[in-house]
Parts: sequence; C-alpha cells; structure tokens
Amino acid sequence: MVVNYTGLKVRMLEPNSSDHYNPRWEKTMPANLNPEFIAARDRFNRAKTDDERLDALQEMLATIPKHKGTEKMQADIKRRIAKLKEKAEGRRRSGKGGVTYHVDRGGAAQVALVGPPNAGKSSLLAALTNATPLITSYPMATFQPLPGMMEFEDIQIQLVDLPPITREFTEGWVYGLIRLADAVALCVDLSSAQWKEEAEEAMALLAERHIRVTAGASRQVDWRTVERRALAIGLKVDLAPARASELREWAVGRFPAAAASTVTGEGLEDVRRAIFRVAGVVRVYTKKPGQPPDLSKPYTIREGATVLDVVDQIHKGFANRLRYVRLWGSGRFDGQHAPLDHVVQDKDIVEIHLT
Ligand SMILES: Nc1nc2c(ncn2[C@@H]2O[C@H](COP(=O)(O)OP(=O)(O)OP(=O)(O)O)[C@@H](O)[C@H]2O)c(=O)[nH]1
Ligand SMILES: [Mg+2]
Repeated sequence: MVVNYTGLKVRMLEPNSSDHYNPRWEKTMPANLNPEFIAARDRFNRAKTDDERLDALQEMLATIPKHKGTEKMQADIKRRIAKLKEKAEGRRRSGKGGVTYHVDRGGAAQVALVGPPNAGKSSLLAALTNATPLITSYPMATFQPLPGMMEFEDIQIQLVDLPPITREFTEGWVYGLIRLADAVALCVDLSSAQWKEEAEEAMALLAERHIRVTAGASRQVDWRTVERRALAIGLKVDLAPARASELREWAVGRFPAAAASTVTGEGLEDVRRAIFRVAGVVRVYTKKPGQPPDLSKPYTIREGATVLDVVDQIHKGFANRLRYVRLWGSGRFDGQHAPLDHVVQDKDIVEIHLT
C-alpha cells in the first residue's frame, strides 16, 4: 500500500499479484489454447484499468476452447468478469473514483470515432448506424460513449461515438476506450479553417496517452504504447468542398482519408467502405463439397489470418481432423488445395475436407 497526497489509498499491482492471470491449470491441462486466447490473456495481464481487464476477460471467454479440459479456467474467467462488473456497478452508484464506461463489443470489429469538439462525430454515427446520438450546434455535446452497428455489405462493424478529445476536458476513460478499439476514425471538421491544426492536436493528445495512429495493423508496441490503425474522415465537406483534396494530401504517408457530408450524403458510402478497410477484418465464406458456396453468412477473421486460422475459427475441433482445404479467391485460387499457412483475402471461399 502507498498513500498518495490526497490521502487516498492506492494499491500498487505487482505483476504476480492475484490479479495476474496465470492459473496453474493452464500449465497442467492439455487445453490447446489458441493465439486469440493467448493474446487476450496477455492483454489482461498488461491491463491497467478495470475496463481493460473486463474487455480482455470477455475476449478470453469468447476465445477459450470449450471442452472439459478448460472448464475450470472458464469458471475462473466468469468469476473474474462477475467481480469486475460488480465493482464497476458499485463505483458508478456510489459516484466514487469518477465515472467510467464499458462498451460491449459487437460485430466484426470496433472502430472508435475520435476527434475535436463539434467535428460531426455524432452526426456520422447517426448517418451510418441506427443509433440516435445527441447532435447539437454547440461543442462538447457528447459526454458518454454510444455504440452503433454499421452495416457494410453482409457484415456489421461497431462504431463507438465518444466525447471529443481536448487538452482541458477529456476524461481518462475516453482514451481507455480508444485503446480498446480495433481501429480509430479520426474525424475532422473541414469547415474549420484550422482543421489541420485540430487534426494534429488530436493526434498529439493521443500520442501523449501512448496511442499512436498509423496506417499499419493495430498492435501493442510495448507495455503502454499501442498503435491503432487509423483513417482520417473529413466531415462537413458540403461547407468546404475544396478541402476534400487538401485532406487527401495531408493524409498521404499517414493513413487513408475520406471526406463526407452527413447533410447531403455525399461521400458517405466511401466512408463506409474506408471504415471497413481500416477495421482490419476479412470475410471468408464456406462451401460443402459438390454444393455452391454459402454466401448468406460470412465468417470474419482478422486480416493476416491463415487458412488454418479460418478452419480453427469455424470449428475448434476441425484442425485436428483436417485433410485439406480447397480455396477459391485470393486472386489466384480456383478450387486448388491451399497451403495451411496461406493468408486468406477478403471474400475467399473455403471447402474444408476432414478425415
Ligand atoms: N453542414 C454540415 N453540418 C454538419 C455536418 N455534420 C455535422 N454537422 C453539424 O455540426 C454540428 C456538430 O455535430 P455533432 O455531430 O454533434 O458533432 P460532434 O463531433 O459529435 O460534437 P461533440 O460531441 O461536441 O464532440 C451540428 O450542428 C451538426 O448539425 C455536415 O456534414 N454538414
Ligand atoms: Mg458528439
């Protein structure tokens, strides 16, 4: 225990304290833990806030192989989730420790809407999803997160509207939620003469909180720095049409960019597609031998996933019984046997042959 200057007791977490997740079953049971679970567990062990812990635990529960050998681990994860939820509820009710929010993940990926006040973030959420955020002509209207599901062709991506980020007013939990998102949509107001400075100020504020926005894949860089794949969205382009090309020039070498107006609707479909691209997921369809592919419901998997990852996601037990996989797509396959380490592309079709 240490006591800080306000007299509040602050508990320092040791890496091997009981909050650290490393149950002994994991060593002794043949649990066949998959990379997604291991990544989520590592995220749990590195998490610094309860929100981050809760999110990681939920991911662990979703990705843990469901069989007898992991029953105790599953129960342990559920217990921890319940405890954290209880704690968060208590804090919210008692008003202690400031407010903090958790957004339940949904859809194929989660993209955070991030930017300065009044940029048009909530308007964009309203335009692309069924959510009904508060939209006002004065800044700082949004004070809590609001998710909405954006349809893109046959999948859904979760957008999370957030309060604006400013040096003076933004609470820490906003950055916490940005860290948890799969990607960042950096929203800027093209009708503002200072839109570049505003975009760069937002990036600087993120960098101060150890969140780097990049064109590459989202990743944890070290114990506190994360990189989040980003996209710049120029809003209110109806008020400043010439700035659409300025935005693209500014974004070159940083990340992709798109401009739109939620008033006229121009550019919105480009933004939708650009958000899908930045979300970092690809769609894979399945087909049964001798039958046409099932195009009704794609599986979604992270970009960079292999044929084997796909098989494993479709059914945990399949990898052990796998004979071969035939693939259509990826620009060059037309039903040939695909190497298991082949990286799948969006809209590939797989036909899994088991023993
Ligand atoms: N002309 C025009 N006005 C827009 C557009 N998008 C948003 N607005 C207006 O801009 C103002 C701010 O919009 P919001 O969506 O509330 O902005 P925000 O980024 O969510 O603002 P905060 O929550 O305060 O950070 C509102 O008056 C909107 O009607 C657009 O594409 N064109
Ligand atoms: Mg808003």
